[in-house]
Amino acid sequence: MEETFVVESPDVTYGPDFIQAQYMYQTTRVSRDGGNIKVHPISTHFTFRTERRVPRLGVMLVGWGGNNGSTVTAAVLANRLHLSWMTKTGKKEANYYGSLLQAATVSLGSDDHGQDIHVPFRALLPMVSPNDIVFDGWDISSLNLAEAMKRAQVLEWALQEQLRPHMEQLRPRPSVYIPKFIAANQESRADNLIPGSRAQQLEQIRRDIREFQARSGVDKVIVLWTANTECFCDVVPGLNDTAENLLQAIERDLEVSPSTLFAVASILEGCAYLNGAPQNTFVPGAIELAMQRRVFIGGDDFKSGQTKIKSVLVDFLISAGLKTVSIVSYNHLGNNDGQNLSAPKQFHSKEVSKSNVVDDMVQSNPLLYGPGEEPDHCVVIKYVPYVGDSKRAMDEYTSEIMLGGTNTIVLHNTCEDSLLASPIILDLVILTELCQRITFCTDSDPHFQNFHSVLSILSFLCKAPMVPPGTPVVNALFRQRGCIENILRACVGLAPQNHMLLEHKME
Ligand code: NAI
Ligand code: DG6
Repeated sequence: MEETFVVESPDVTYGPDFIQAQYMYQTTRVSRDGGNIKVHPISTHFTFRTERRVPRLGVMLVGWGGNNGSTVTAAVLANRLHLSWMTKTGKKEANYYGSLLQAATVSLGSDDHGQDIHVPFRALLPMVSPNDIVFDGWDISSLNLAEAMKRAQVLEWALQEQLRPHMEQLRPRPSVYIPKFIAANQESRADNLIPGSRAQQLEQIRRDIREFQARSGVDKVIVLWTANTECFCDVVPGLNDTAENLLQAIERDLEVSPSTLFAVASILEGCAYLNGAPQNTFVPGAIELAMQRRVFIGGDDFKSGQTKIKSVLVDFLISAGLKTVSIVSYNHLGNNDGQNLSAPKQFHSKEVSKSNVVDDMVQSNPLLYGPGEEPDHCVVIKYVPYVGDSKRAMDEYTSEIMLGGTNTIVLHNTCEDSLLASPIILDLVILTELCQRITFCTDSDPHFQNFHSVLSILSFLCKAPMVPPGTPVVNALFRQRGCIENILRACVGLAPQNHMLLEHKME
């Protein structure tokens, strides 16, 4: 039985419907006056309100029959059914390792003996349990989920055998296929398609969402793209630069990428839409539409392995005062994602998303980097069928150290890509759903509001985090984690985690 906690404070009330917390947000505003920097501490009083009722959540995956789609569905079933299976190294049991919310903890503070008391991240606020998520989705490939799981070659056979009866009843809905957006090598998979014009396809996706919700009885639906990486689309004035133009473009059957079509359909249905791939699904018109309809959007591109390490390691190097001058990230993999990325345009989308992840760290240290100066950064991806989903990633980081020395760090990483991405999919949808139940107000603006439609709290989970226009992008992993932790702590009236431990530094 998992321990629960209550915050005993006059600032926190636990009502039947809401947890309400009074919270003083402390920050600073900085101004420059000639050669002087002036720093003004600012305190803003917030009231956070979190709806306590946890809804039944339905998640619709675009690319449901892919490696991630079949693996995340299998993972939830394996956990729900408490499955275990034998491997050559012994018995394994279903778990959610790799999920921030399910498998990581936060410290609530220390007890009378000075011991930190940790609780699971998921215990901070009422959240959907992954075991209760109902999956549905679309794929251009018609294989049922049991066959898709077999094709993916991710899970041990002994586990697949137990899952098969549960997975073979699950069939992806037909989807939108526009050949130019994904690699030509994907064509043979495309046997499960929605016919018609863009407008008719949009309507079909909207009908699918409504039909799924009605049939499954879920309270809300979140849609997540885990389909193939598309090439970037052109942002064209008059076509997709405003919400109105984008809707018109669909109506007139002009060029709109499948992923943008799914985003528009979800937004029009009032469903949050998350992008797990790197392409620019969120053209300005899609962002405007989400803002107009007050629907959450988030992305881009799951931050699973190599990039996660990069956003820790480079943050460490630069924040320790070492000047990172060269980053070379090579990887090879043999799954269908790797095959799709072997085409230059699709590789380019991934290259951009994997390359921009150290910008904030470089810009934070003008002692090391002059204006416009940045490390060399090279990203290579190769398709090697034999290794399947077991991606190999090799990284070389070179930094200048004192008095002309250099420090070169080389990493080699091997792991199943989809087993890293699946828990991230769960965190993305569960965190998004939670954010839909959080509102807040300030003294100067007493109307309760939601977070901005562009849900930047998801940055920890994304390689190229989307943020509201004009706001800073944070890539450093532990700053991103701190953002989630401290916002959830604020919702129960707890101060941000500051690691000062002053109580242990006194005589
Ligand atoms: P996958 O190739 O196994 O699965 C993609 C699925 O999407 C396939 O079943 C394909 O038939 C389907 N598909 C393609 N176009 C579609 C469309 N228009 N509508 C519906 N379905 C469509 O790839 P995997 O490994 O599952 O990865 C999925 C996505 O996640 C890729 O874009 C990948 O780059 C991205 N990603 C994966 C990470 C990982 O660690 N596995 C990490 C970061 C991003
Ligand atoms: C090859 O890089 C395939 C990609 O889809 C990656 O596996 C995926 O984007 C994960 O990348 P990273 O950098 O987070 O490990």
